[in-house]
Amino acid sequence: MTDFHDLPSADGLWTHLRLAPEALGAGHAGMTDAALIVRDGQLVWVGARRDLPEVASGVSRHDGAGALVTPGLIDCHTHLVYGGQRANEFAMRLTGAGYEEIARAGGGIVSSVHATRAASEDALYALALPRLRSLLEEGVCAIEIKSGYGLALEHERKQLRVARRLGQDLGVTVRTTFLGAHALPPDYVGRSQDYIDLVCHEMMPALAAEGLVDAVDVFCERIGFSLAETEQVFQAARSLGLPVKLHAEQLSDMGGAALAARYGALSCDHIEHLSAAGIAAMKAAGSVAVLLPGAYYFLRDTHLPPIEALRAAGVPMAVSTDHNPGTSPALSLLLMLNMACTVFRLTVPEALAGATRHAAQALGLQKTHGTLAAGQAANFVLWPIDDVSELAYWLGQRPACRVVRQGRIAVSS
Ligand code: DI6
Ligand code: FE
Repeated sequence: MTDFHDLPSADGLWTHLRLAPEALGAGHAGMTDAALIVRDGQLVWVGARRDLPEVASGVSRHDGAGALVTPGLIDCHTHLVYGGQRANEFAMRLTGAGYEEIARAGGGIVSSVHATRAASEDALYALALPRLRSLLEEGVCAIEIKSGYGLALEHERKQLRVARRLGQDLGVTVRTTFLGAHALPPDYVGRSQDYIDLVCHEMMPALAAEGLVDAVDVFCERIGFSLAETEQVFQAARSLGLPVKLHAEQLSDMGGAALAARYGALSCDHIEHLSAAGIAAMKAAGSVAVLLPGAYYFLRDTHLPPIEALRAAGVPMAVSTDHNPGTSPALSLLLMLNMACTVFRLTVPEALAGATRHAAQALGLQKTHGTLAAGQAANFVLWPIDDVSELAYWLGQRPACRVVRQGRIAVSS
């Protein structure tokens, strides 16, 4: 494999580009005959070619060949690092077993915990590497990776260290999220307060001190943690200065989104059962609604998230894979765009904003990621397609693309 730092630099002037809708910001209609300038891995100018400032003659030239350009895609909710897989549960659900029922019988998240604990750090890295590569091949330039399949300090650490290593080795922005409160580990059954104390007072401070935690998440659910337990985790995060996000109202309305909003959450994710009060709270707090159509589809859910009400309220909507072994073994963000449109009825520009600008906001990265603008990192994708709708159109095939990631030409397919 070529080392990321040996890949060709994207520095210089890029011309013959068409900018996709939303590429320059909210409501932007797109632009024909555009150009951009990359210097030292950053975008320093983006606009119409006729407005191009004078460029020194020694500067490298890159021909975009008329490609449609989007910002680098961002997958803002994944559980990418884990051992094993759960195809057996998929088969069980097809013959009638429910997700919650399987979890209560000792399967579900806990079964991935056993497989993750049994794997070494290098083994977890080797398993996650091809997953991440397939996302990068279709233009992902930033990704969130959660812990939550270790549920003990050393094993959560292992997951988060793998996430950091992947980011460094592959030249991709990785935001790590500590999800110690994902499920009650088998050794704590009947002692959930003891486990929450461990999460808040031992695991979170230790991992944060090691620089492994960019944000904190909780699985607030009947089969996860209660509202009161979630709040304890949020308080611990606040005392360490860490932002929070929440797996909220996926299987039931627990009031999690309103709680998360009170803690200024970056995002509330899933939200199939989100109430009107939850929407208002999210709007007031500026939290992003992260839609996860892969999990909705894979669990054959029928309770749609309140898309129209979120849209009417002006809550920013992101779209992500939720890649995980139990409810969304999805490795294509473009396929999620398709599902966000067909199943959740987003428009194509909404779905694209959901995998770029709004996804950046869900990670607190909006100053450097998610749009094409001077000052942003040089993360963008050239798609040789006529219409932006093609990004959400193919099922099971990725359109060819050229990806500039962290200022390097990282993919040419
Ligand atoms: N994200 C999660 O954390 C849970 N569901 C989801 O969409 C559980 C994932 C799992 O079953 O492993
Ligand atoms: Fe998830």
